[in-house]
Amino acid sequence: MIDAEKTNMNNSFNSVKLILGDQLNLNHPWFNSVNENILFVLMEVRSETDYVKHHIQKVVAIFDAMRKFAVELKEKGHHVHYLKINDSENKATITENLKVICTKFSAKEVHYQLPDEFRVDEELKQLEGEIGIPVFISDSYHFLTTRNEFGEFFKGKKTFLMENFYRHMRVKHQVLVDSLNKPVGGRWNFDQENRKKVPKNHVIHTVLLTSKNVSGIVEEIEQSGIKTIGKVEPSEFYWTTTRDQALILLEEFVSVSLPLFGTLQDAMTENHWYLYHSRLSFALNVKLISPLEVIKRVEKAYFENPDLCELNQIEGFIRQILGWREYMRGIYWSQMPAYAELNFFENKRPLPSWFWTGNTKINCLKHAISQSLDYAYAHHIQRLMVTGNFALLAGIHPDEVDKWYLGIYIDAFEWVEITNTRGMSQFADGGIVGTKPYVSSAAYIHKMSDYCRNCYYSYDKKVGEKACPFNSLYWNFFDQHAEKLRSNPRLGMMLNVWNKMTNDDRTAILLQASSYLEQIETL
Ligand code: FAD
Ligand code: DLZ
Repeated sequence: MIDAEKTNMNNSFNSVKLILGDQLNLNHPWFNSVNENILFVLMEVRSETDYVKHHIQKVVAIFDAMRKFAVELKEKGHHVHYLKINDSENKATITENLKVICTKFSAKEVHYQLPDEFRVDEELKQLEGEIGIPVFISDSYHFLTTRNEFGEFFKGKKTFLMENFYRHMRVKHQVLVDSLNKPVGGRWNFDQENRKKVPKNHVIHTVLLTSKNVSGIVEEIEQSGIKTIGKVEPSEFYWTTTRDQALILLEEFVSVSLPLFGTLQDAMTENHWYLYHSRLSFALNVKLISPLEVIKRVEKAYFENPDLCELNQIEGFIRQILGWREYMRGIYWSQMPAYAELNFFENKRPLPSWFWTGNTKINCLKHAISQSLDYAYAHHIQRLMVTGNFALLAGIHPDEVDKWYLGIYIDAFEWVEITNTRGMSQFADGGIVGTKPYVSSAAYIHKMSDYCRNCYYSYDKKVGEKACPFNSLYWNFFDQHAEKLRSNPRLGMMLNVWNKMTNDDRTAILLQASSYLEQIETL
């Protein structure tokens, strides 16, 4: 425990202010000036470490970031009370700890910032009744939209089209627009140019941040008995856990990776785990860095050197943060809690056990899963078109898929995980987020990666020995869900292709798919 008593002679504070593990925003107005009557509280709690089985690196990163944030606050003169996971007085939940802390320090009021997860929001709404003193809520001053703004923007509309929201955000925040609010470069979207594979003989140049040693935290987590997944190398931990490190990562991204970000955004390779992606998601989601400062820095790179950082690289990146990230948050707060129950395709199958080991002969899945277990990270297309694609084609229950994504990734917090997983990837929301399910056969994976050349299965075979499971499962998906997919204008063409195949071909493909599904554990 980092002792607050040592810094306050009276051992009493008028206000206790709770800072959650994903609210590490040094620029929040709470910290503008030092106030002797305020005690800031951070706590490592089993209720947050155990609501899903997290990747070990995610728990380490959160604890490391929280501890360093507490130290930074103290260095600025604030009073801080920090509960570590194994402290004897730690009561394991936010509410129970706050009860003890408020009594101990004779607090007259509690403050918290709007949490990002529905589960925690519900818990904190009960605080006043539980603790018996007034509770005040503050914004987290991180996002570019309020919780309700999204609902207001789409009020009366039949669909939640991301592109409309994104253009609105570009204008609202004056990002990549001219004085007439028209898009710089004449187009809002450069996606067409961002679908390249890694060229042959291309040498990937990126920079890893200097590693740090997290052995102490790893030992404490082991002692606590928290169950985790994945691997950690305690002497070489690369995730950014302070604002300074996040700013360095941003600069390195801008100078080294941004010039190729858009072009190779959808590419996948066995030889590199993040390619030209920024790995800023953890720092963004725990609020070490703000979305607007990242966007403005990237936009500046374009205006300073448009030949190096071309518009398709910049726009592709900005759309992810200004568009998708805010959009997903809007969907979350407009649709929860019903969203977490949606299962449009009524899928039932459990996740194969090799999702937890990477032990499969399907090379793209082996690579994407193993990499996720090794680094707590996979980039967007690996998540969407490899693991997510397979889960949807195999008819895995969305609860199982959510649990996996929420646990395994360093950046996984429900507001952005469930909307991407249940929504974009599994289409379990029936089309709230996406206009069509993201499914593909092996052809797409072969086109965008080098995975297929070293695979046990043949990407160009639909049936027979060693035919790639993605192929028969893809057509099986259209066959199984034809009723539900027929009315979707974006899928009509594929349904026609399926219907035009001969009966014999269709039967052979469906048999292959059903045999693969029966032996899913050994694929
Ligand atoms: P980059 O590719 O460098 O992109 C820059 C930033 O844009 C990211 O840091 C992120 O903040 C934002 N971004 C990009 N795509 C999205 C998106 N679709 N939704 C929201 N923000 C986006 N992202 C999370 O932050 N947490 C999650 O739990 C999460 N789960 C996902 C689950 C699935 C099934 C899929 C398909 C995507 C998920 N994403 C999630 C979105 C995206 O894959 C990650 O944000 C990205 O891979 C993080 O790596 P990066 O920082 O290198 O991103
Ligand atoms: C993810 C996480 C974990 C693993 N541990 C903690 C913790 O011990 N203490 C804490 O305050 N926050 C933790 N978090 C982040 C919370 O889950 C997150 O703040 C809430 O879900 C709200 O988004």
